[in-house]
Amino acid sequence: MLAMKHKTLFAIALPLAVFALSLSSAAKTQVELKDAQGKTVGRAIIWDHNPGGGVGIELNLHDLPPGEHALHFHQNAKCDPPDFKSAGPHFNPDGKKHGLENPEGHHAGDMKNFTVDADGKAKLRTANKDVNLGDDSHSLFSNGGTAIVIHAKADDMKTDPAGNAGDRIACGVITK
Ligand SMILES: [Cu+2]
Ligand SMILES: [Zn+2]
Repeated sequence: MLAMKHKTLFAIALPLAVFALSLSSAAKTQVELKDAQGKTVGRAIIWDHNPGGGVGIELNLHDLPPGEHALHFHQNAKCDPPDFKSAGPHFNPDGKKHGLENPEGHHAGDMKNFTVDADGKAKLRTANKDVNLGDDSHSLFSNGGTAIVIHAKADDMKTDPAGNAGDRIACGVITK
């Protein structure tokens, strides 16, 4: 009798656990960022903001040059060192111009600058209301995925196509 009870419980609990697991993996993704030398410089955790759309991003970075840096989503799920050109231009499903302060903007992949401290570290939470982790054209998983890219300099928030942000110094592939 006891054995049968356990069996029944297991039969209910297992599908529930699998369902919960698939839910959490669909709503959240973890990305490893590497520098031009292929060395890991930290990670980003990206999750769907529901309801209301957009994503939240938690960055935990190290071994980067101190100062202000641009942060974007680029359109290809490719990060070939050392220049990361393979990541392509900014993720831009609406065909707009670059820059959060550009009247003809902005790319969905455009985001605020962030600061690396004197020890080369940055730990922050930021957000992007123009992308998601779903199935539509604004999904970071669309067309096989995208990339998160850090630049050598700050983004001026208005110069098309990339905000005069300089070299791409770290990159992480975003795929399902
Ligand atoms: Cu960029
Ligand atoms: Zn842009």
